[in-house]
Amino acid sequence: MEINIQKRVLEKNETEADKNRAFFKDQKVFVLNMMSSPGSGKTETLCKTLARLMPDVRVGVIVGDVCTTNDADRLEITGAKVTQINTDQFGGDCHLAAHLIDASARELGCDDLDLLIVENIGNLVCPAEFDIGEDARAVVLSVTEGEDKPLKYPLMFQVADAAILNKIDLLPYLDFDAPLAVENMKTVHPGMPVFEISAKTEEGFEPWLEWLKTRVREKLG
Ligand SMILES: Nc1nc2c(ncn2[C@@H]2O[C@H](COP(=O)(O)OP(=O)(O)OP(=O)(O)O)[C@@H](O)[C@H]2O)c(=O)[nH]1
Ligand SMILES: [Mg+2]
Repeated sequence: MEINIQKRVLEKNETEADKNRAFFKDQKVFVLNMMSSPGSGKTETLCKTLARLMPDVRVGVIVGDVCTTNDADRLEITGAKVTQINTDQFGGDCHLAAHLIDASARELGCDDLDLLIVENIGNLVCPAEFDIGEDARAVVLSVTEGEDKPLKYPLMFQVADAAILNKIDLLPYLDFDAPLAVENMKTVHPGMPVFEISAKTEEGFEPWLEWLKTRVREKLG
């Protein structure tokens, strides 16, 4: 019974995601879904990414959290158009479903954007199961989380088109084995690009930005 309900929820979401895909295609906007466990540095990475991409690339952000507008407040400082979804109004969902993205994208307005970034709710499990009609997915893992996370939560890394290993500025103070973490990511998703960065110092940002800009160019021409 539980399995059937879960299947129906995911099937309904897939239909909504297909509608979003058509809308984003019509609006000529590239959509990136950014996912990670809480606190890996999605917002910090995005703040620095936006500051480097804009105004050449016109960027908007939909950010999801259970409560607060803290992340929207941080992201707005970059000058990007930002809208915050709080899921506590809908039972505190741990992921952003496709119909929520539809409503927020229309509210934000996409016709003046090249790139729409969705910062998903901090969770290494559920967001991986919910297609939102995006063009690409990026997962962030930080060096304080443990090298084994890709092996424990493989779906998130399997559905991602790229991974970011963040907070490398902290490596001198930790026992974290960065090459092993990268190897684990590539074990669950062979060939996936992994960008080792510090959102704090912006070390390693160029290859990540180049990957993103190339993906946007490929869609928008
Ligand atoms: N030292 C260091 N700290 C970082 C780095 N990136 C993020 N942080 C810090 O880590 C904490 C969490 O960062 P956020 O960007 O809020 O993480 P998040 O993934 O957006 O978190 P949620 O939205 O709550 O899931 C903050 O205190 C950041 O300042 C980094 O590269 N190095
Ligand atoms: Mg955040």
